Amino acid sequence: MYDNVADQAALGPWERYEAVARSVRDVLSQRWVLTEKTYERENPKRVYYLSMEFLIGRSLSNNILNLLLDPAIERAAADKDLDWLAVLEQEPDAGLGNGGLGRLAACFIDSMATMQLPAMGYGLRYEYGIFKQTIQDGWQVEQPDNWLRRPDPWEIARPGETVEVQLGCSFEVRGGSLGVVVGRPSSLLGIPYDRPVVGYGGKTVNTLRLWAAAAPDYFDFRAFSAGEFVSALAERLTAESLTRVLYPDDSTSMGQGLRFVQEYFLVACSLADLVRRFRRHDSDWTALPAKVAIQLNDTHPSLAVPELMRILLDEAQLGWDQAWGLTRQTLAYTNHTLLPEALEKWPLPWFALLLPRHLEIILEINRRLVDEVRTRFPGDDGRVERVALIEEGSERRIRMANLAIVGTHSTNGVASIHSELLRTVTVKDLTETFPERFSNKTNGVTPRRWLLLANPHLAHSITRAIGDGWITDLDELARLRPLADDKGFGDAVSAAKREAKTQFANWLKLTSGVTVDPDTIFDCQIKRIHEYKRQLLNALRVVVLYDRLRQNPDLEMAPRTFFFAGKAAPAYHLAKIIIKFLNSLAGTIDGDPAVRGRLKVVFLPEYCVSLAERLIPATDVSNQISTAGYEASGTSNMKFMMNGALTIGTRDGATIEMAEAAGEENFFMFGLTAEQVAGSRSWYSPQWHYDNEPETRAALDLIFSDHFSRYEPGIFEPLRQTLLTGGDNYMHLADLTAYLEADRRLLELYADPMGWARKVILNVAGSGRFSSDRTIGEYAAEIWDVKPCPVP
Ligand code: GPQ
Repeated sequence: MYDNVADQAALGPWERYEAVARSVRDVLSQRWVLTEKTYERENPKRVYYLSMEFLIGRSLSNNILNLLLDPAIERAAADKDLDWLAVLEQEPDAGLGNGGLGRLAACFIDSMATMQLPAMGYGLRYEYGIFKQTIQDGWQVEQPDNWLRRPDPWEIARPGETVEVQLGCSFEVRGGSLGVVVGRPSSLLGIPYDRPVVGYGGKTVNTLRLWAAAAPDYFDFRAFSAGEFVSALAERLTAESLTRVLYPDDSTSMGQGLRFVQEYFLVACSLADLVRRFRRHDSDWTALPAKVAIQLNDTHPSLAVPELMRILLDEAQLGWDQAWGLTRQTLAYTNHTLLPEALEKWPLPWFALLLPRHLEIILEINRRLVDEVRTRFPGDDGRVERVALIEEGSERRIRMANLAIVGTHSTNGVASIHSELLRTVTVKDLTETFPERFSNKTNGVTPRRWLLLANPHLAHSITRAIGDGWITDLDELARLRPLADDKGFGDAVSAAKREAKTQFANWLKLTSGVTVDPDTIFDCQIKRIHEYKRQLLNALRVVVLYDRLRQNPDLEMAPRTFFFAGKAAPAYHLAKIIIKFLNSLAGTIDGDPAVRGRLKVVFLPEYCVSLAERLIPATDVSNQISTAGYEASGTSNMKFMMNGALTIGTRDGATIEMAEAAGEENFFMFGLTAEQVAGSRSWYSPQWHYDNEPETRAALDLIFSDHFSRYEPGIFEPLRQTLLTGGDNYMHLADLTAYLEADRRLLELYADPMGWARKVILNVAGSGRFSSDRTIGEYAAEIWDVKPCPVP
C-alpha cells in the first residue's frame, strides 16, 4: 500500500496521504485506460462540458467510495494503525471555482461517469484556485491558494497531446492587467493535465482535462536584440501566467483583458483537441453533430461559436451555411443568471486586436441575424437593436449571451422560474425569434458526495430502510414517505442528525477553539456573500431575536446557533462590510451575558467544499432567502434538503420546486413572489417599514447606534444606504416581517420533536428529483442525444 521510498514509521501524514492516493490511482488506472479504449473502439457520440470552473474539492475519499473500496480501506486503516482522518485532511481542496456554477460542473461530471456517458470535462489548470479566506478584526483577508505546492497525485500531464493556440498579437501581463504588443502575432501552447472522474461502481472512469498555458519552444528570440536573452525569457513567463489564477468573482463580470484571453484559451485548446479526436474517426465534417455535443457552462466559453465557425470555414473549407448549421447543431448553452452585471460584454476593440478573424465572423453572424429579424419583424427597430450581437455606445461591445443563444441549438435555464424569466423578460426578443431553442433543466447535485460520503449515518439509516438503490436512483427516496410516522425510522433520522452535529462541534472545537452546543438548533446560511442572497436579511432576523431576549430575559425561546460562511469577491466592498457586520454581531452577542447559552452567531472562515461536507449534514435549518427572481437555482438548498434540514426560504430558484416536491406544508416559505418584487420595486419604501414596524425599527436603531461597533463607530453606515434608501434593489425590509413570522412557525414545530422528524423525513423523501443524475438524464436525452457507452 505504501510505495514511498521511506521507512513506514518515518512517514509523515503527507507521505501517507500520497501513498494511499497513489494506490487508489493504481486501482482506477486500468479502468481509466479501458474506458478511453472502449470509446475509441465504439466511436459513440461524445459530450464535452466546457467550463471555466470545476469546484471539485477533495478526491481521495470520493474516489474510494465510488470505486467501492471503502471496506478494503477500512481494514487497511485498522491494520496499519493509520490515523485515517488525519490522512484525508492532508489533501487540499481543488478549489477551481467560485461557487454554485463551478460546483454544478463537478456534480455533472460525477453523474455523467456514473451514468456511463462518454463524456469529458474541459477546464483550466489554475495554479491558484479560489483564494483562502481568513478573518482579521472581523474583516475578510485574502490569501493565495497555492494548492499545487505539493505534487497532486490525481493529475497526469499529457505533454504528447499539447495543442497550439494562435493570437492576433502578443500580450504581456503587467501588474495584473493585460498589455498587448500590436503587430506581432503570437502563439501559446496548451498542455493537458488529465484527472480521473470515477463513476459510482467504478465501471466508467471519464476524464477531466485541464489546460495549462506555456510558451512554445521556438519562441522567437531573434525578435529581441542581442543581449536581451534574459528579458526575452522573462517575457515567456507571461504566457505561463495566463493560467496562473482563477478570477474570484461570482455572478459579476469584471471585464478584465486577462480573463478574456483565458476564456479564449480554454475554447481554442478544447476545440482543437476534440476536433482532432473527431477527425481520427470521421473524415466527413458533416458528421460532427452526430458525434460531438458541446455544452457551454454560461457564456464564459461562448467564443466557441466563432472558433468552431473559424475551424469549419478556414480549416475544413466549408461554405458559410454548412459551417453555420454544423456549429449550431453541435453547441448548446446554459444560462446561470439574470443579473445584468454578470452578463458578459467584451469590448469590440479587444477582438480586433487579439482575435481579428473571430471578429469578422461575429460581424457576419450579426449581419445575417439583423437581416432575418428585419424581415420577420419589419419596422421594429427597437427589436433589432435588442437582439443584435453588438451593443452600440461610446465603446462598442459584443453581447456574449446573444452570441451564445444565436450560435447554438439550445439555451436552457437552471430552474423552472429562472428559465421562465429568461424567456419572458431577459431575452424576450430572442425567445420570440427562436422559441424552439429554449428549455429548462433544473439543477441537481450528486448524492454520492453529498449524502453517501458526507452523511454516512443518515445514508446508513436510509439504506437499512429501503435498500441502497437510491445511490444511483435517488427517486427511490420516495419509498421513505410511508415511514414519515414510523417511530423507529424517525428516531434513526434524529440520531443521525445528532451524531453529525456532535461531530461538527468536535471538529470546530479542535480546529478553531470555538465551542458550539449540539443541543441548540443549527441554523445555516452558507454561500457567496452577495446583496441578492440577502445575508443582511438573515442578520436582521438575528438582531430582532437578540433584541427580544434583551427586552425580555424570561422569554421562552429554543436555544439556537446561527452559522454563516461564504467568501466575498475581493473588490466587492459592500459584501466585505457584510462579513465584518456578521463578525461584529457574533462578537457582541458572545459578550452579552443576557443571551448567553440561548443565542450564538458563528462566522466560519474559508467556506469550501470540504466545509460544506461537514456542516450540511449537521444542519437543522437551511436559509434560502434571496430576493425572489434573483437566485437562478441554488444547489446547496438541495444538499440541505437531502440531508434532513428544513428550509426557511423565499419563492425563488429551485427552492420553489423543492417545496412542491416535499409539499408546501413541509416548508417554511415566506415573502414576496418574483412577480410582486417586479411590480412593487418602483414604489418600495424602506422608510415605511422603519416607521410602521417596531421590531424592524428597533433592529436598525440598534445597528446604527453602533451597538455592534462600539469601538469603530460609523463603520456600518454603508449598510444604511443599502437598507434604508429606495436604492435597495433587493428589498430587504419588505420581507423581514414575513421572515420572522415563518421563523416563529419553525420554532413552534421544533418544540414538537415527532412533528419535526416527520417533516424531515418527508423532505428527504421528496428530494429524489434533485439528483444531478436526473438533470444529466434530461440533458442527455433532450439536448445532447447521447447514450451510455458501457465499458466491458
Ligand atoms: N452562479 Cl452567473 C454562480 O455560481 N456563478 C456565476 O457566475 C453565475 C451563476 C450560480 C447561480 O447563482 C445559482 O443560482 C445556480 O444554482 C448555480 O449558478 C448553478 O446553476
